[in-house]
Amino acid sequence: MSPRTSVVWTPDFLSYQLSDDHPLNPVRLDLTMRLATQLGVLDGVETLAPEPATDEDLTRVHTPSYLTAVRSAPHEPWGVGHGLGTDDNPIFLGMHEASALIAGGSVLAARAIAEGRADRAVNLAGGLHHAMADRAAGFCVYNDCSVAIAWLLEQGYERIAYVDVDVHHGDGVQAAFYDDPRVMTISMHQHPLTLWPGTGWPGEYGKGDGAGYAVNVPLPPGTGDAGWLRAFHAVVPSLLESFRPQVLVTECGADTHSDDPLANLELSIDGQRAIYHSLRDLAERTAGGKWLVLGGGGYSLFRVVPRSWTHLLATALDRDVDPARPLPADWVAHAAGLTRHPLPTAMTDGHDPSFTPWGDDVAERVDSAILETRRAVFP
Ligand code: ZLV
Ligand code: CA
Ligand code: ZN
Repeated sequence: MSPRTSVVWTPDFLSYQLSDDHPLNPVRLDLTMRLATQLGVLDGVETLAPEPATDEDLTRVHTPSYLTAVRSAPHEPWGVGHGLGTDDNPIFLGMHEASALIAGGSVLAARAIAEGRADRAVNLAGGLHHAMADRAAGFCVYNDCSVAIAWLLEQGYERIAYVDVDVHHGDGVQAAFYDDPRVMTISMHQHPLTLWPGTGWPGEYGKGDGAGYAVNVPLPPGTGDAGWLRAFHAVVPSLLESFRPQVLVTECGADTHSDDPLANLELSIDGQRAIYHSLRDLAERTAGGKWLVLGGGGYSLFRVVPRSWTHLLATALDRDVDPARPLPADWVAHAAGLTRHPLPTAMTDGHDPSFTPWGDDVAERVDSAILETRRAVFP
C-alpha cells in the first residue's frame, strides 16, 4: 500500500522573521510552497494547519524561565539573557508566538504519525535544531525537533532515531537526549574546526545510559556529493538497522549546497535529492515506514532551498520529480521580481551525485572521518 503523507503548513509560518536582513528569511518557505504547488507536487494534498505548541509541550524540553524570557523579550528587550538579542537571535515582535507555532507544527506532524493517520509527515518550517533548554542559539528559539521527539516519548515510544543532514551540528537535539538511550541522534556536518557551533566531534557519543546513542560525522570543507553519500552509507544504515527505530525523524537543512553562503560542503541539488531518497529508503527498511520530515537551514533563498525542498516534499509524497524538469515560467517570473541573482532553469544542477569528482586529499579526509566515527560508536 502506498504511504499516506501529511504536510503541515500555514502562511503564518512566514512570521518567523528574525530581522529584515537576517539570513534565515522566510521567503524561502513561500518560494518552496509556490514551486511545489506549480509543479503539481501538492495536487490533492490536504495540508494540516498547526496550533502553537502549549507550555506543556515546550517545557518537556525548555525551562519555564526561558519561556518567560522569550514571551517578555519584545516588551523588555534589555538584559534578557538566554541567548536573546544577539546578532544570530535578534528579538522580534511576536517571537514567542511565531516560534511556538513552528514547534506546534512539528508536534502536529508527530501526532499525525502517532495516531495512525499518516505514515510520513512534513514540517518544512521546523528543524530549529540549535535551541537549548534555556537558551536561543543559531537562529533557533524553540527546538521543535526536540519538542516533537519529547512528545513522542510521552506517548510511550521507546526508540526514536534522529538523523540531521543540515550542514551544521545538531547540537540542541543531541544535548536534549544525550543520556537517553531511547533517542539515537546522528548528525552529519561540516567539521567543527571549520564551522559554527564548533561541536559534533566523534568523541561526543552520549553519556550514562545514552552512551553510544549520539553519533557525529564531521566532514571536511569541499566534501561534495560523492564524499557526503559515501560517509552517510558507511555509518547511518547499519546503525538504524540495529537500532530499529519506531519513527525516523530527519532534519533536512539544505545548507550543504555549494551555493550556500554560510558553509562549504559543496553538495548539489542532485546530491541533496539522493540524500532524501536514501532517508526515505531507510524509513521504509528500518522504521516501519514512519518518517517525520523537518526543514532546517538553507540560505541560498532563490537558487537552492525551493528546488531542494520541492524534491524533499516530492520524495515524502512518493511523487519524485524528474531532475530534468524545467522550472515553471510563472515561478521564475515571481522569483525574478524579488532578486537580481540569476535563477536556475531546471530541477537539477546537472550533477550525477555518484560521479562527482573529488580530490585525493578530500577523499582521504572523508575516509578518516568515517573511521573515527565508526571507532567511536561501533561495537
Ligand atoms: O542552519 O549571522 O557564527 C539551522 C541552522 O543550522 C555564528 N553564528 C556566531 C558566532 C558569533 N555569531 C556570529 C554572529 C553573526 C550574526 C548573524 C549571520 C549574518 C549574516 C551572514 C551569516 C551569519 C552567520 N551566523 C553565519 N553563521 C552564523 C552562525 C549561526 C549559524 C546558524 C545555523 C542555523 C536553522
Ligand atoms: Ca547536521
Ligand atoms: Zn544549518
